[in-house]
Amino acid sequence: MNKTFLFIFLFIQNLLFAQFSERSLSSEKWQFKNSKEQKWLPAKVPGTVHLDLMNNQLIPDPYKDENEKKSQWIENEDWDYQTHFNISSEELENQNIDLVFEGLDTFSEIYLNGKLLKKTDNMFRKWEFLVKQYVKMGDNLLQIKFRSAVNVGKELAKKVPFMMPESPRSFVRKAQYQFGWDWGPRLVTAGIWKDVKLSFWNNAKLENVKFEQKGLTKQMADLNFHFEIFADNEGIYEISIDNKKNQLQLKKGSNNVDIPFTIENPKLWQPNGWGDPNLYTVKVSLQKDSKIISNEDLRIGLRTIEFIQEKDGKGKSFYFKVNGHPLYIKGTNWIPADSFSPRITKGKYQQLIKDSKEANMNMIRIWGGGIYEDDEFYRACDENGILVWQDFMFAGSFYPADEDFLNNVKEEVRGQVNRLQNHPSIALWCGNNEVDEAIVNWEYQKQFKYSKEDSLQVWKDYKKVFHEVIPNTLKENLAADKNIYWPSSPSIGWGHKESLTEGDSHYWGVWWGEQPFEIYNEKVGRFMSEYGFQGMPSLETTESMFSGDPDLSLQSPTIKAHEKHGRGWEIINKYMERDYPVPTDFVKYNYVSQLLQARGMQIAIEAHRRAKPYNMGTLYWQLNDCWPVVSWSSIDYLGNWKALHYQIKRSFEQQVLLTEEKEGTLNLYAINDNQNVFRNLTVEIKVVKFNGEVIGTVSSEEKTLNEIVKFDPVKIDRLISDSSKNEVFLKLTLKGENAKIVAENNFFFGKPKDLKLTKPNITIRKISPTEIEVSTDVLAKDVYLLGDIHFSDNFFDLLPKSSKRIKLSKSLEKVEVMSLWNTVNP
Ligand code: BMA
Repeated sequence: MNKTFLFIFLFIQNLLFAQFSERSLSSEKWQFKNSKEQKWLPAKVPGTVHLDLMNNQLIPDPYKDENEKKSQWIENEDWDYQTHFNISSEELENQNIDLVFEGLDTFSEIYLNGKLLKKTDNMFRKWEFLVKQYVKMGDNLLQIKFRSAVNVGKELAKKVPFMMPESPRSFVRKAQYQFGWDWGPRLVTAGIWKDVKLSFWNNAKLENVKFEQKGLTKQMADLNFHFEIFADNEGIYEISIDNKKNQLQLKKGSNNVDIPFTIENPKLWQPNGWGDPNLYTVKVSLQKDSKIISNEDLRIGLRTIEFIQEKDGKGKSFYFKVNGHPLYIKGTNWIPADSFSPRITKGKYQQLIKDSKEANMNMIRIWGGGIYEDDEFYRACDENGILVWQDFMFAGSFYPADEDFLNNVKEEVRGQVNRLQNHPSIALWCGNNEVDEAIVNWEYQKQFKYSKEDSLQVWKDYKKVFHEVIPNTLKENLAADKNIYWPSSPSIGWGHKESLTEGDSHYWGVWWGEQPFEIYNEKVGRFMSEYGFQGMPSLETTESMFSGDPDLSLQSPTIKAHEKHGRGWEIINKYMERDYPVPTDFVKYNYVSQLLQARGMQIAIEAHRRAKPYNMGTLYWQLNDCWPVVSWSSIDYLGNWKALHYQIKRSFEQQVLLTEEKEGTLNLYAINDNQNVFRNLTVEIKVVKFNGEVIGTVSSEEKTLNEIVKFDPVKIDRLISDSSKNEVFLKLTLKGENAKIVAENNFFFGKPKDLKLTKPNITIRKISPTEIEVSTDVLAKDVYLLGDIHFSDNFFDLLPKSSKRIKLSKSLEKVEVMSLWNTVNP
């Protein structure tokens, strides 16, 4: 071998052995079985036992028919998983081999070649072990034995001398929605729900990298990178940040290293609506003898977020300043996108976040009864300018606070915060969903006959977890500029008047309290983090509830089983009777239920936005579903936009013109969520009959709009007599300089059921295979285009003698159409 070859050979060999490498074990052949049985069956990793049973045709799909009931036995069983994997001699030459489980659901014992490595007890933690001493060249056997989480939970519950609500769910650190929710089936699953891998490393490895933004000006972003490094061998190493090298001495064991780094003329990360969510890729690596031994690519965004709570005349403010300016928050609540979360694809995450961006949102709250989401979720939020309100995974119950539980929570929080904190999208960390509210307002103590001591204990435990352990763990692990913590959402329950003057609030007087939608106009808090109303899913999703021919009727047991709220149907019906004609035909009922939901949310959102800046945020309940179901979602399980999502897009526009009818007058508000100013604004009001005849026009005075402006109230009897109120609508146009249209709106005096609609002649013309033009002669209220595809707009009002172009996601042979008129006419 000549010298050059020898050099190249040594160089490659060095690269091979010195470099850090990873190998996923998920793609190995996995098997599973009920621990009572002998026969192993093929399994998929990442996955869950329910999916494996389904793939082996041992249970029917629990999402279909009434099959959920048929899979309840699974939660009481123990399940074993195993795989064989090979280790090569080259792999064995590495100094260290780690076995890494990104997620195990939940109580398991891990055996490698027969040796017990660890017992696990938390679905939300990553489990990592040095296994070089236990692996051997050639074949290795990895086994994971899962115990029934329900049975383990029952044992844990015995530690507490009183009954906990929905026991044993809160004793197990496992996605709480698996135990059933008012929009989700009970599917308490088990399994290897995230990737399993081997990682090979030498000398040292980067365990964690985070950065603090110490200063941000137009000229400079001043950052400090913090590295946690584990070194097997002490010595001289190098850390590079984007090719800038720094030499350092590492001691054996754990090392903490800080390195300053600057970015000149930084381009900011902006939330959706304010500009581009600019991201920088920063490459960091650890080197030994000029060879990379561990590295990571960070995608970071430069922005500032301040969480402002200041006393004012009415209570206390609650808002976010982003990049120095108050940001009005518009968004929604997120639940896991599947009851079997391992099968949520990257594409599904991307699509749901894209749909949120398209509907003009700038924040999503990850609700605490689900899971800390997949990296892809946060990546999509970073890229689309969607801020994240991150709940920790505790919801609607009491939680224990014994030492084991607290240590477990501490490790969970540490792990999740270190995984997620570099995402620019994360705005706030919140302790829990409705745990404070459950303790204070839901009267479980009475129901379970607590003694005074028991009640005190519950509150003490609550304080321990959410006011001590979690915030302390955040302080230890979060970069200082990212430490924004809020203990519980909501901070005060909706029965208390303070819930409207401070903190965030969940307003459930509509739906749970059965108050009319109009109450939303009065119940406006500083930051509305939940409120909602149910609507049925699309027809496509409804049909998917059936394994055979769909029986589309409200009496169908299958359809009934896909409504998880005890009084759901009753409540929908009650509200429908108030505002809409109640159709008997299923398709029409489905359509009206969606209109009803959209109407309720429109009323709520408009009330919130009109109250700006008293109110600085509105997050409706809820964006998505985890299976095909009648629920509060705006997008159903198959990804179809319900009428609500189209309405959200309209209601969340950056500039809107909103109305408020009060004691014979009409108030008009213009709202702007950007930082520019609109001058010389006027509102033109046209009184239009349903056949298109304009019977009056008035114009407002001129105003300047910064964030919100109210025009002089308009006396309604100046516009129209009482008797013809249900035959006309107001066409409202907000015009700026050079008559430029800034926003538009239509106002109807009556409820939809009272409108004296006449039959519209709706015609559809094909422009291209994926574009149509919809036209009408007289007003077509709530035009509904039917088809299992996505329409760029739907459930919209088509004004008399007008037309609208609509894009289709796929070409359709024929587009069927109906409007509100059809609900009272055959
Ligand atoms: C909210 C949520 C969920 C629930 C929803 C609708 O308060 O936190 O617990 O699904 O109400 O009832």
